[in-house]
Amino acid sequence: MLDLRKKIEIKEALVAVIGMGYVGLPVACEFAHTGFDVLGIEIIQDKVDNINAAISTIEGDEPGLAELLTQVVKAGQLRATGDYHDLHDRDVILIDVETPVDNDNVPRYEALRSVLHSLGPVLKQNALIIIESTIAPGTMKNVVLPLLEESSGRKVNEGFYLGNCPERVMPGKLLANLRGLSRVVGGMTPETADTMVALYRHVVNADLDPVDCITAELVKTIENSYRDVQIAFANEVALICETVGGNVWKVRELVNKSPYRNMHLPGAGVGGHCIPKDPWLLVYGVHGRDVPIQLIPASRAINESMPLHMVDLLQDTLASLGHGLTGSKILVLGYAYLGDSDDTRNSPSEVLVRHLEKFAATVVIHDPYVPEYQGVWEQMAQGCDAAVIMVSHRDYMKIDPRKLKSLLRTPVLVDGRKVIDTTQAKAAGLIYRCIGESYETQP
Ligand code: SAJ
Repeated sequence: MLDLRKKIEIKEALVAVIGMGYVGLPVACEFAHTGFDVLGIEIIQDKVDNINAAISTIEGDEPGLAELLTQVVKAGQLRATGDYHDLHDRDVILIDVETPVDNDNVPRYEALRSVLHSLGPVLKQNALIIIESTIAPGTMKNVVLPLLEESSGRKVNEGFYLGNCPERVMPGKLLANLRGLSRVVGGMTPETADTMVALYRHVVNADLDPVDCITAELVKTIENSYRDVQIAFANEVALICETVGGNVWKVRELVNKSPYRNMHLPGAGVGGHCIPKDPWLLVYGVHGRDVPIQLIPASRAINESMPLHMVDLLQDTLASLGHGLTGSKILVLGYAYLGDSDDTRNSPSEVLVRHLEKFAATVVIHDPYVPEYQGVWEQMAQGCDAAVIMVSHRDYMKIDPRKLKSLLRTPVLVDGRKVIDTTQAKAAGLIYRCIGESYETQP
């Protein structure tokens, strides 16, 4: 371990990153940029070719990434391949492959298992392997370690070293997050964790906290479960306010004036690649154990129900005008999962559209960031029986309620993110419903 530590400190350690996705590619670029020789491993040949041609394989706007990729590829610091044999001389191997959960909320580790199975036989003696993917607590001990020992024929801490350092990057801020967010650095031994800190110190300008592997697995899944529970609380409060005549947006503002309160934003649902998945990874970590897990699954259920609540608001509002969803034409504003993003993974809008179509409604989708849904929303609104705001894109904050009202066949607007001012919407003649606002109390 001492030799490896020294090579890492003087950047002579040869690095590999397996999985050139939205996490692996920026990680590879960043380590290459600091002076390491980095090999990117990717099974999709098109991606390998693009990376070697300095063409970014990441969609969406990632400030600085395309330029950095060009710089490190042209400098010969980063190259990509699909051939695992090229890993034979690598001292440090970071693994950034997907760890999704299936419809039964069980983690699918096929990609991770496949990588570990292929890596074992070619692994350099005393190499350091670091899992950066988000994994359920206990995965390092029960899945990664045994699989690597079997595929390499060596024992951990004798023939190789092992740790996990969960990624903390968000779409749209990949490089900034990589450099600026603290990391929990889990090692199978304290020495391994310290060596990992020496590695990440070259890239991360924030806290690097050495811990054991179970702690690293817990922190990552808990930080996102915490957010999911917080959002679910806000959503449940929104439902209460709708029913008892409150306005959740006002209530939230005043609650958060109380010390140590930070009530999150209620809304039309919780999408993305992290928040909907990581709570299930955390729960899976205690599967088979007699632990009464209630709050985390219940929070997931609340958040998953919000797009359906939007359907209910729409149906109720149309019904108050003598209309039904069936045969109506609905304009859905926003398909990405997050404001000002083009990322549609686990989008709440997808759930909403699916249910509207079940009612045989005609759905027109607009999203300024998602290529297949770009267009002129004013044209799309013409003749629609209602509009539904699902995402707080900044473009939607400029919508003139009077303009919208003039275009709709039936002047109904259901707002899932509090984008439009209630008073202005009403003054424009819109029949306006908003998550967390009761019908009666709207001025
Ligand atoms: N959402 C709400 N109410 C809120 C906050 C979010 O309904 O108060 C919804 C959003 O509309 C979206 C979903 O939840 O559909 C997720 O939003 P997010 O802001 O959590 O964004 P993500 O999914 O990109 O989460 C990532 C996470 N980062 C990592 O996993 C490394 C999360 O831990 C971060 O807190 C979050 O980014 C962030 O801070 O932006």
